[in-house]
Amino acid sequence: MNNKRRAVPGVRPYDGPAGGWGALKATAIAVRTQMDAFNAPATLMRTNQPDGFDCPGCAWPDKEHKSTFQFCENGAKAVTWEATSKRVTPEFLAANTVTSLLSKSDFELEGYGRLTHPLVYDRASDTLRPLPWEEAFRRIGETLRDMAPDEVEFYTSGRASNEAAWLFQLFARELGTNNFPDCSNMCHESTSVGLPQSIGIGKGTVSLEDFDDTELVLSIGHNPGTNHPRMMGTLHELARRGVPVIVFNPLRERALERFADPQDIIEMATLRSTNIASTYYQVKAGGDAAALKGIGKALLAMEQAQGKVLDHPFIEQHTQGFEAFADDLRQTAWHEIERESGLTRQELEQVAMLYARSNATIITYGMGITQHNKGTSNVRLIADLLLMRGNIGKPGAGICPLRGHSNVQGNRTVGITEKPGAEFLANLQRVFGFTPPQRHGHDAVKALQAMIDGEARALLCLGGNFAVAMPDSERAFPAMQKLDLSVHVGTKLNRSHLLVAKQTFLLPCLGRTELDIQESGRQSITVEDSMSMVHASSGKLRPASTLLRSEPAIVAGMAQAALPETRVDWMGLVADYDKIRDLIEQTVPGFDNYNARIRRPGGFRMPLPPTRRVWPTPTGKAMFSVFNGVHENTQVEGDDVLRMITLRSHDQYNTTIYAMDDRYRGIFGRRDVLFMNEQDMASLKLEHGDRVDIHTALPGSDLRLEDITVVAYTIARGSVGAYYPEANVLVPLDYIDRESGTPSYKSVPVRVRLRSKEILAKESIR
Ligand SMILES: Nc1nc2c(c(=O)[nH]1)N[C@H]1C(S)=C(S)[C@@H](COP(=O)(O)OP(=O)(O)OC[C@H]3O[C@@H](n4cnc5c(=O)[nH]c(N)nc54)[C@H](O)[C@@H]3O)O[C@H]1N2
Ligand SMILES: Nc1nc2c(c(=O)[nH]1)N[C@H]1C(S)=C(S)[C@@H](COP(=O)(O)OP(=O)(O)OC[C@H]3O[C@@H](n4cnc5c(=O)[nH]c(N)nc54)[C@H](O)[C@@H]3O)O[C@H]1N2
Ligand SMILES: [Mo]
Repeated sequence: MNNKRRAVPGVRPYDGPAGGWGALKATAIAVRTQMDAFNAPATLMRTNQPDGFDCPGCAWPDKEHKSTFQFCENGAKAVTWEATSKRVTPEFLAANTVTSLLSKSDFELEGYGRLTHPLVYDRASDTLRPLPWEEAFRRIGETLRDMAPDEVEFYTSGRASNEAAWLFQLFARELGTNNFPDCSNMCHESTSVGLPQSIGIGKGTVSLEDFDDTELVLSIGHNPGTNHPRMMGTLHELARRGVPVIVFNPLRERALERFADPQDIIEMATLRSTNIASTYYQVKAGGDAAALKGIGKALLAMEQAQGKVLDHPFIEQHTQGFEAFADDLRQTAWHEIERESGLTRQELEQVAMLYARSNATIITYGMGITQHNKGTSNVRLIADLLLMRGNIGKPGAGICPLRGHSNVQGNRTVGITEKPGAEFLANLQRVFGFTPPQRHGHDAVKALQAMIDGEARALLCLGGNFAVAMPDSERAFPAMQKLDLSVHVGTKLNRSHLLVAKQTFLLPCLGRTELDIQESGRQSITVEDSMSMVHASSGKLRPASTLLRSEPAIVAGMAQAALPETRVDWMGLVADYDKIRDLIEQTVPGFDNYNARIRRPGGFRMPLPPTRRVWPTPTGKAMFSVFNGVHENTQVEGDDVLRMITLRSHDQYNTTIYAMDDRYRGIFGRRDVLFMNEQDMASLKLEHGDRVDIHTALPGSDLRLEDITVVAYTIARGSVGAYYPEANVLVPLDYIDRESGTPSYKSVPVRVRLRSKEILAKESIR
């Protein structure tokens, strides 16, 4: 970095490794600011233990869920954030109008602490007021009964348990709609749509054990040091064993460069760290498809020159479409690949060489792949590259999407989908005797569009922060306020709660860490991790308030009130969650002996036929695809057009901002920054620390974000980075992957302009 650069407040390059003592210190701070220190150690020790609760932080699995305590800074933040001793009391809400609360930052809103009472919005006083649970249910039920079922949107955020999510879908379907916007629609929908076409199932194929046998990992478009911290233990082990980890990421993420494992006593004592990436390729944002095609093309050339590169028996026996795929690669020109990926032919040939040498390869990927206009095609290209060498369905190999929320995958498994299969609907009909709706419903983007158009009248949210997580805040926020009814099941106050509709209810629920007692005794819930392992989770902490109810109880309460002629014994199910699981077993394939199997330590794995080389596609084969051209996104002409990535900081969980720092990227106490490549800055005559406005550069768009500070950063040329959710104002609602509906949060064409005041100031200095 340039030493002569001017000092910018809150920007200090971070030179250390990720992890290490800094991570322990950050954990201690999280505990101190959120929890009674008395409770904290015991609570953290229970995370991901056989008899404890599942970490609400991420969906990375644990070795059989019976390992000794795995330290994880961001897991600790997620746990302490929920187990905080701070409370949002009725007195606080009486003293602060909703309008005044809306002027607070997302960080401040959640920082007030846990919700304690069911609340209703009172327009006369502009405040949220407590009301009895039964009255809340009655009023919600009455309002819903006055609406057409398809005017209601059922939103799920992926932290909900299998039990709560399954009840939620049952409620919606008995009411008569398949409107299931969910957080997965903003996240891995490209995976859920792409992988079934390729391998017959929308889930990853690797297990944690596969990492023990792998010879090569390609890590594309994810930032595990922050978002899947427990994966760092696995990557650290791989690096120590000398397994190459090749990273593709426009930004140099510190944890992928160097990591000191807080579990490693020697590393901690000697202040040493381990290099994680064997090679770090700073691909351009949206350049992965080109890079993947380049690697595939190089493999084909090697096959022609020397043979034994492709797995011919596998391709013959298990796949279809190879010829069209290979023809397209041959026809894609190297200069296009190089220009679009920002990587050289030699670099991609080098990757192909290592890939050809490895007997077992895993490709891991995250939002850097899924959140583009052609996210689904991107996912399929990853599968293609693996299929070329038979890397699916053998030990040490496979595809590994890094899921988001800790149970987002489970939610999908148990029926949270706007396009349910005929078999599932038939099962519901057989078991309950009502006719579920067959019409497809709304995903997240369609739901918001229906709200904007006035076609949707109610939004019921099982967790999450819908309006803030979605694109185009300037249209999303008012759309919430146009609704007749919004209901939020949540733990902490957020902006979506406060964008009140004609009627708004906030229903406070138990978190993962808390004891859930029902009529039959202490309950467990179940979740499915990124590797399709299903296991039980049960909290032990005293609930944040005696009035809290569990998510299943709240969903059942609403359902019973909204469905006077219901065929479901809602209260009987809430009394004993085993009964909910029995019904899941009867309606969703793969849950045989559900209750027995979750009582075994480690739980069980959902069926993954591709791991046995069985491909549940229409042809019964794994399918190669063709990615047309090299562009993942709409191309906007102009030398000054940059591609904006929206990112998570180290101190945030989606829209939840734990603190204002992003330690590894050297940002402290602020989030109003734009990471830029120094050469791009020079060509746009911008300096480190300049204040700029960002304009969306898509034709017809006038979206902008004002007063952001430029920070010189090691990021690929032509790519810039800004924080999510602040930068969501710049993402148009229809800028999506058409196949999956996933917003393209990682590739918004933007122009960056110096603020006029700054221009004046500079001129006066001259
Ligand atoms: N602590 C914490 N944990 C979390 C979350 C959190 O917010 N905080 N969120 C959870 C959720 S819901 C999810 S979905 C996951 C998200 O986990 P990630 O997938 O890691 O999500 P992002 O932070 O959005 O980071 C994407 C990474 O991709 C890179 N990238 C951006 N664009 C491109 C591109 O075009 N190509 C390539 N190759 N790379 C690119 C960015 O530089 C960044 O390093 O994490 C989950 N876990
Ligand atoms: N620009 C941009 N936008 C993005 C992304 C991006 O990368 N860039 N990422 C997208 C992705 S991957 C995702 S998954 C979405 C996330 O979208 P959401 O899942 O909707 O958002 P979260 O911020 O995870 O939700 C936080 C809220 O959940 C509630 N909550 C927390 N714990 C619990 C609980 O145990 N039960 C209940 N009922 N509620 C609880 C709290 O009230 C909290 O305020 O955002 C998407 N938006
Ligand atoms: Mo996500």
